[in-house]
Amino acid sequence: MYNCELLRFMNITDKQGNLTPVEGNRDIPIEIKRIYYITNVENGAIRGYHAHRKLHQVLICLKGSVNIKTLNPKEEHIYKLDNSYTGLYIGPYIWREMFDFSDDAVLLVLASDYYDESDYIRDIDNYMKEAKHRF
Ligand code: T46
Repeated sequence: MYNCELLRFMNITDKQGNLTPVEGNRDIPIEIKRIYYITNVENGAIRGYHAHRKLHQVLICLKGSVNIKTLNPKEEHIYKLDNSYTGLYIGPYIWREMFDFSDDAVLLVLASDYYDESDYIRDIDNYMKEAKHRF
């Protein structure tokens, strides 16, 4: 199992605009304990460069676009998020890097737990050591 996949949400459109509902444990495989969003990313900036030990997250680009590279010790994928009805689920022990943010990008993240710095693996060598037996 790769532990990372694209999810398609309902996009309800009418003359007044678009509405996308996202329900925890229904549309996404997690219960949401925290949300945060990333905006105003400087041209050329790369964010991420880490994995989580326990955290599950879903990334949704509400506006603009962003590329997300994900990898485990066996596989690597690049996903382009450019609409508000697609989410990228990222499970534990997946390394992620976010790059090529458009100027107007708004990246919403739904997380399964509260912020905890000790859950992060921010060094790629340590990540490979910890992750290699899990995939
Ligand atoms: C992830 C990707 C997609 C907090 O104080 N609370 C929070 O909930 C978060 C997420 C971050 N922070 C602090 C920690 C750092 O001092 O905000 C600062 C920037 O965080 P970081 O450098 O980890 O940001 P990104 O964009 O590299 O990564 C973030 C999430 O941290 C991470 O879990 O998967 O977005």
